[in-house]
Amino acid sequence: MKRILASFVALALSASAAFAHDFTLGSLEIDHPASRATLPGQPVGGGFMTITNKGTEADRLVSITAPDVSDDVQLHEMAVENDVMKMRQLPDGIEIPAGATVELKSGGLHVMFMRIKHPFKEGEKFKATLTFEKAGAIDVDFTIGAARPGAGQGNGAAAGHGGHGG
Ligand SMILES: [Cu+2]
Repeated sequence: MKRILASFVALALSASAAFAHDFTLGSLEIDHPASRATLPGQPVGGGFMTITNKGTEADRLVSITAPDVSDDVQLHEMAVENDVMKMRQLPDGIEIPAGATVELKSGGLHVMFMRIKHPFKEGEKFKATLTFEKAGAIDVDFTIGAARPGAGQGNGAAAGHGGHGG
């Protein structure tokens, strides 16, 4: 009976984790790390998530590693400069102010997996480790959603993403 109960609890826990897909590290809550399926020949993949800091001290996402998919994972920002959408690397990482929610999404702050080792396929997932300046490191899963709508049709944002993969 004990054993049946234990496996039922484990099942219930894993089901709710799969549904919510969020991760907690100290006072940080990391919600739904996700990427998108890549197009043939696309050398980079984007990473998106929402990070909420429920603490009273600012923290900072300083690095991400994901050796299964990339040996060079960068933190980027997209911003409009002189009417041109540009992407730049954030060598100091991304600040998560106390009490704030920071959204990493396409067209804004995002993760970029450079020179990916294999194409990202919709419905698959991969592991990554996020490192924060104060809270430390946490392992998360990135789920891979559908390819970016309109990608590969030469719009500025998509071209910018593909273009700097080197
Ligand atoms: Cu980027």
